[in-house]
Formats: sequence, structure tokens, C-alpha cells
Amino acid sequence: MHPGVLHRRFLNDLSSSLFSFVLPLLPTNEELHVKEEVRGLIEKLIKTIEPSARLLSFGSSCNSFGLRNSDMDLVVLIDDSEANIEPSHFVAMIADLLERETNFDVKPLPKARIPILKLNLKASTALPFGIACDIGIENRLAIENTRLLLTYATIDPARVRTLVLFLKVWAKRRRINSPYRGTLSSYGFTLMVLYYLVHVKQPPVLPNLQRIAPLRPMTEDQYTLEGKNVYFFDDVETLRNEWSSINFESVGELLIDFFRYFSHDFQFNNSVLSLRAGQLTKESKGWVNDIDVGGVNEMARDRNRLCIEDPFETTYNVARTVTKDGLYTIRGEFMRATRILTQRPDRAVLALAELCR
Ligand code: 3AT
Ligand code: MG
Repeated sequence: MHPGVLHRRFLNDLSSSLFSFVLPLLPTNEELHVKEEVRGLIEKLIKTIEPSARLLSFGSSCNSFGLRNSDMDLVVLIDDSEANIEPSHFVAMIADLLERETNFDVKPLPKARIPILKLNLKASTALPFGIACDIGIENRLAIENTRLLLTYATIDPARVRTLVLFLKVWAKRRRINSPYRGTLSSYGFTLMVLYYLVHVKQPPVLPNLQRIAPLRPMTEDQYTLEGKNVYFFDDVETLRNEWSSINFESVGELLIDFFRYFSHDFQFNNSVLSLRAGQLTKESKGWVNDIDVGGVNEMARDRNRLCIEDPFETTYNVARTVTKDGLYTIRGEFMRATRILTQRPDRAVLALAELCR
């Protein structure tokens, strides 16, 4: 058979294998239901301390990139501006309360840069793996970046969700998704995929939501939160009617090209990935590696190995956890993935299994 035909057939096979690979890893309705009940229960308890408090989900439980048994990210928002609550104090109070009133395993971290509370709910029949849950205080930007990711997913769910979910599983299985051990958070990988679909792919698969003008003029305080510009075009109905990508590549093709781009083309040494603004230089952001100084600056030097700008908190490098070794490992994994997928094995399903081994 002609090599072109074989290649086409492999790509079709790869795309349908990706869908079937991801499908059984999605959370069940039962899991979503139990998580929502737990959220409601904790919210009710927190309201006994501060009646104006609300408890909201963010992260993968509600950006449509959630996998089965993933952690639950929660945030307490206090609506009463007179309440005057100090986050570390509040974390300690909630911890005491939950220890008294529930049988969750509670671990407050009031002294962390962002004070949080870690909870673990033990395994049961409804929840064979229990629930791990982080509760933060007043982190309103996280709610907005969750909404941004969800809006991107809604534009082209078949391709966007499949790619992100697969990348997350792959990164977990290949052990490059551990910010505490020098690699990258799920949020970071998700931003990489979106950056690729908005700025790298020509024609783009997704529009740049932060650059589409609002339907009606907005005042500065309507799009400012904690001093940050959090504007993005979020009218899903209009997007559905008016945006249609002229890029018709399949998920399989996009995945291979994603790995290829980050194996060979992206300039990790001097570039910053910005979903908001495209490719930027480390120099223009002041995120340069201080090669000459060692000692105390050794840590600082490792801060900017991989640079991913947060969409709203633009002075913040989401990939600051990635060390020199971590980046080396991540890039090695991109190359390995490219190799496996381009050596064109007969069966895509076997290639995916090998990829995530
Ligand atoms: P998992 O399914 O839990 O692996 P996730 O999508 O929930 O993936 P994370 O747990 O990495 O992703 O992050 C949860 C949310 O927390 C995503 C984002 O709203 C916020 N977040 C995480 N890391 C950062 C960061 N470095 N800067 C700003 N916001 C962040
Ligand atoms: Mg999470």
C-alpha cells in the first residue's frame, strides 16, 4: 500500500484510539455527585464561622479537564467586606471545626505562601479511592483562570478536551507532573496545549480569547480583579456561532505535532510561552537565568528554566517549579513521545500504551 495511505490510516486510527483511551478515565457521575455533596457539607460548616462565606470548586473538577479520582480544589470566598478575616487564622479555625465535626483527615498549612488546608476523605464503596481536597482562601484569580480554561474547552471539546486529558494522563504516568519534585503542574501542561492550539498551529485551532473585543464596552473595574486584567471573551453562544476554525487536523495529527514542536522547535532557553500574548522572550519579562551567581541564587537560577506566563497574573511563572533536571526529563519525554508516534507502529492503540507505560 502507498505510504501516504498507510500514514492516513494510522492517523485516523490514532484519533479514534485517543478518544477510547480517554473515555474510561473520565469521572463517573457518582463521583461527581459525591464530590458535590462533600463541597456542600463543608460549605455549610464554614458558614457557621462566617455566614457570608461561600465554598467554590475550581481547577479540574470544573474546567472540564478532570480525570477520575482527581483532587478537589476548593476556595473559600468571603463576601462581606467588613468581615476582616486573616487567611492563616481562618485556615486554622476551619481546621479545628472540621476536626471536630467530620472524620476527614485534616492538615492545615497556615504558614504556606498561600495558606491552605489539606483534607483527605477515606475510601468507601462510593469512593474507592477516597477524596483528596485542598481548600484555599480568597483565591479569586483561580476561579477566573478556571473559567478561561473551561471556555477554551467549550469551543472545540472533541479536540481540546481529548488532547489535554491525554497529555495529563501521559504526564502523570511518565512522572513529569510533580511540581514538588521539580516538574510541571497539570495547570502548566494545560497552558502548554492551549498555547500550541492558539499560537503555534497555523491556521489556529482556537482564537485568543484575551484578544477578542467585548460585545459591549467595559469599564476598567469590570475587568480588573486584585489589580490584574482578567478580561477574556466568555460569551460561549457567540463563540459557537461566529468562530469556526479552518484548521481541520485530527486529534492524532495535533498530538504528534504538539510533541514534535516541543521536542525540536520551541526555544526553551530564551522563550516564554504566553497564552495571552504568544511567544515572548525571557529577557523582555526579566525572567533570565543568572548564570554567573551561585550560592544563595542557586534557587533563583532554577526558577526560570521553563517559562509559562500565567494568563492573568502575568508576573508569575507557572513553571517556576521546574528545575534544570526536571526540564531535561520533560524534554526527553517529548522526544520519546515523538519517536514512538512517528516510527509509525501498525496499531495506534499499542503506540498509546507504550507512550504511557
Ligand atoms: P489535576 O486534575 O488536579 O491534576 P488541575 O487542572 O486541577 O489538575 P492543578 O491541580 O495543577 O490542575 O491546579 C488546579 C488549579 O489551581 C488550576 C489553577 O486554577 C490553579 N493553579 C494551579 N497552579 C497554579 C499556578 N502555578 N498559578 C496560578 N494558578 C494555579
Ligand atoms: Mg487539581
